[in-house]
Amino acid sequence: MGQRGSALQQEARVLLLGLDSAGKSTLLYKLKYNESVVTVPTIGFNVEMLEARRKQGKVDLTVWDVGGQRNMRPHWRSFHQDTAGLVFVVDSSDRGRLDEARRELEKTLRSELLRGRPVVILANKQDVDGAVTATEITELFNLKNMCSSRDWFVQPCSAVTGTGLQEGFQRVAHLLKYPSEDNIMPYHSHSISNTVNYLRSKSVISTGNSPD
Ligand SMILES: Nc1nc2c(ncn2[C@@H]2O[C@H](COP(=O)(O)OP(=O)(O)OP(=O)(O)O)[C@@H](O)[C@H]2O)c(=O)[nH]1
Ligand SMILES: [Mg+2]
Repeated sequence: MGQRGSALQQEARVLLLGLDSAGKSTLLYKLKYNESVVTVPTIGFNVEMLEARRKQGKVDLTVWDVGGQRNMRPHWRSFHQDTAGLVFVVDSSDRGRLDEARRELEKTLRSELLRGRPVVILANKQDVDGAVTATEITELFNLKNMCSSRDWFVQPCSAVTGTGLQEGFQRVAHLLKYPSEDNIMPYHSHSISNTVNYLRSKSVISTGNSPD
């Protein structure tokens, strides 16, 4: 491992996925700025750095929040490469779309590029009366079976109140297979611009959505 890899501060890419309106962007900005922002559906992606603690030191998570609308989902796979951990957000208040969420998660986990990567399922919108619990999601999604070849955890949370968000990202940071080189991806300084250029070439994003 190079100098960066052996330094106390590690870096890893985390992919934030889930159906449209699950609350991905809301929770990312709540975590990053502790602010409740009014979001619009994400066309393309947002990317933010978050710091998380680990036993061995700190880790900088580059979190990619990709739009979850139906026409965005075929592009999710463009973000799989170099992903060290997946966070999949579920709208626990929308029982009618749980099966759709389960199917998308299952499809995502079939990706060879995500093989063995840990997944944290955020059971979001727990502030809403009647929201399904983490235990219900575990059973309805049959997660023991779906995630049998990886580490996984279901974290109840609310992007509105902030409850459970830190815990969810701490959990994914903890599950990254640090310090094994096979499982924690070294951060390449060009990887954000590479992804942006790739998506531009596919006309997924406009130049205005570039983080650089
Ligand atoms: N009550 C409640 N509402 C939430 C919560 N999280 C998000 N919302 C609301 O859900 C709606 C969608 O939130 P977004 O963060 O834009 O959803 P998204 O997953 O980024 O959606 P896409 O960008 O389309 O993929 C917004 O009106 C949010 O205010 C939550 O924990 N509780
Ligand atoms: Mg969004």
